[in-house]
Amino acid sequence: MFIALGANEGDRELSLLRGVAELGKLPETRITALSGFYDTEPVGPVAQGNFLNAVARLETSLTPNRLLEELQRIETVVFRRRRDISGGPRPMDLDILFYGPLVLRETDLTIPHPRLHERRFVLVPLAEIASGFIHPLLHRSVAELLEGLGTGERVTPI
Ligand code: PH2
Ligand code: MG
Ligand code: MG
Repeated sequence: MFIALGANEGDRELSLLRGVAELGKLPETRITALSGFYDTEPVGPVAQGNFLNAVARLETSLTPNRLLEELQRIETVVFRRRRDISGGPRPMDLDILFYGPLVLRETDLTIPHPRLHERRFVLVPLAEIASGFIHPLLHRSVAELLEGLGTGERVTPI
């Protein structure tokens, strides 16, 4: 399965490295691939600083809901993230992108991530490690989704 990492507060590069280390410490979980780090223009209605984004591939036997709990614990306890401005600046954001071919629609968890196919800051790092992965609802590969996007926010490898 694939996790998106994003940070736009504090030392962003250190935060991403620390986020990766925390993912590696999860029980029943191994990191099997990691994209490069990308400096990305913020997307969405909130004016804020550039993000640093990356994508990791994990092998885990944690269920999606258990994994979500762990990701939220890392965001709030390890990175002391406050949950104030929705879509606003954050020291660490960890989002589940895909969980194999699983499709899940719950109030607090939607898999695949509902906006991943619109976001260059997700698709560019994802294409680096999973260009052939097929989106289970859109039935197109990550590379095809990225091609279909055309231009968008600036995404620059660091
Ligand atoms: N995350 C958001 C909103 N906007 N923009 C970029 N470039 N990268 C992000 O990770 C990001 C964003 C909310 O999660
Ligand atoms: Mg997010
Ligand atoms: Mg999130």
